[in-house]
Amino acid sequence: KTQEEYIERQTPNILITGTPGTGKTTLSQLASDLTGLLHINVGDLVKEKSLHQGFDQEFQSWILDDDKLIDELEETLSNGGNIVDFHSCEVFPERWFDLILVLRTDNTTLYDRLKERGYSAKKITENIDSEIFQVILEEARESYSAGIVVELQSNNIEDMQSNVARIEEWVKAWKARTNG
Ligand code: DAT
Repeated sequence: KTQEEYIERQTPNILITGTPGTGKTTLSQLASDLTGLLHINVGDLVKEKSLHQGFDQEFQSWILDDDKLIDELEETLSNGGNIVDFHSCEVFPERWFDLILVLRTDNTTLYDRLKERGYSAKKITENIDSEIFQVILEEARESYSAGIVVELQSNNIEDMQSNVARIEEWVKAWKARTNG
């Protein structure tokens, strides 16, 4: 792909990432409803289209097939206009995204959400540790240019509302800038 191909998209692509339970899917859906961008829940897609190499019993999660996932999404992402929702961000090509949002949640709040979801004690601990060590934020900063990576708090309804409003504003501004 040449550089022009991805600069030419007229609607941006946003990646919403973060530790499981930080609110990616909820925020993505709300933002999709408001902006008309397409919400792509990568976790669901991986299961539906078998973009994996089987189930890892130890980690209780699907083993992602990176190449299959990229092939599956390439055309849709090239066209622009997507909100991609996934708990990892280093698998995607850098050129796909105009904005990377990393959701953050306080430990106790995240614990309650994961417990509510029925996660095992082991899986809860892993995810809380990952959030404490800000693994996804570091991953985002290593994989994308610093200027497009934004950390957002996602602890309560007020955060959710301000995050949705912020995305809506950002999309409007991006379109105005890009399409004149
Ligand atoms: P993720 O997609 O990151 O795994 P989710 O969107 O499924 O997270 O949210 C997990 C649960 O937490 C769900 O019951 C909604 C709730 N939640 C998420 N973000 C929230 C927020 N900012 N305020 C209150 N509840 C929130």
